Amino acid sequence: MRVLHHLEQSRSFRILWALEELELDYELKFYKRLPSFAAPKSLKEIHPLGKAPILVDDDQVIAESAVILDYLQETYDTALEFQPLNTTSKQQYRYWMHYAEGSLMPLLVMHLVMDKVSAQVPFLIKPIAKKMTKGVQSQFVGPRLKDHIDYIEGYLAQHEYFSGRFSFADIQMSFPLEAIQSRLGHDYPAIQSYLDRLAHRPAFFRAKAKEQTLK
Ligand SMILES: N[C@@H](CCC(=O)N[C@@H](CS)C(=O)NCC(=O)O)C(=O)O
Repeated sequence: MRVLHHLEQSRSFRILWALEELELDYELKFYKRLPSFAAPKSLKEIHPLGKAPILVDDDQVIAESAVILDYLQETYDTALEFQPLNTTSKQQYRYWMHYAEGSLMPLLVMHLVMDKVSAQVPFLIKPIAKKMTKGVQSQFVGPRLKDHIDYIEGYLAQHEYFSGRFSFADIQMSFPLEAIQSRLGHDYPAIQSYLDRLAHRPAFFRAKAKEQTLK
């Protein structure tokens, strides 16, 4: 029995999409976010950290998107459709798989948290909080994030996919890139046409449609 524990508006869309690419049978267990945007406590009954995604496959409980994607690919991609085939693309695959959560997501999360802080503090200290978060955004997060986005834009201007042909590294990278395009709203044509390319995949479309039915 395969169950994807899926939190709304979250990284677990990656796994939903991968399961559709592999055309596997699975059950979806849907979790709504709390008003604070945190995951509900019930997710901790599945894995002690209670973060999505979590995949349960028979007696295995697997957390971390990249680990789940590697597991699915190694276990079920028997036709070798979604994995890199040569040494160069294997190296690129590993790099982008780790880069997404190790380097890019922390900056994006920091950016989001900074945006939310001043909205959530008591009224009297709002001006101070605003000044502080603005300073952190402009001095620290903003310039670093821009370096990363320029770097990815440059890479995608020269590569159709992150590791040669389409692979699960693209599924891993699509989540932060969608967040960049929708939240930061800058004009990054290579990132945008890459995301459009991904959105044309039938499995992506099926996963989005399935997610819609859960709301
Ligand atoms: N590096 C982990 C991150 C997991 C994670 O932080 N997931 C978020 C959803 S996007 C979550 O569960 N947030 C709820 C919370 O922190 O309460 C992965 O890639 O799976």
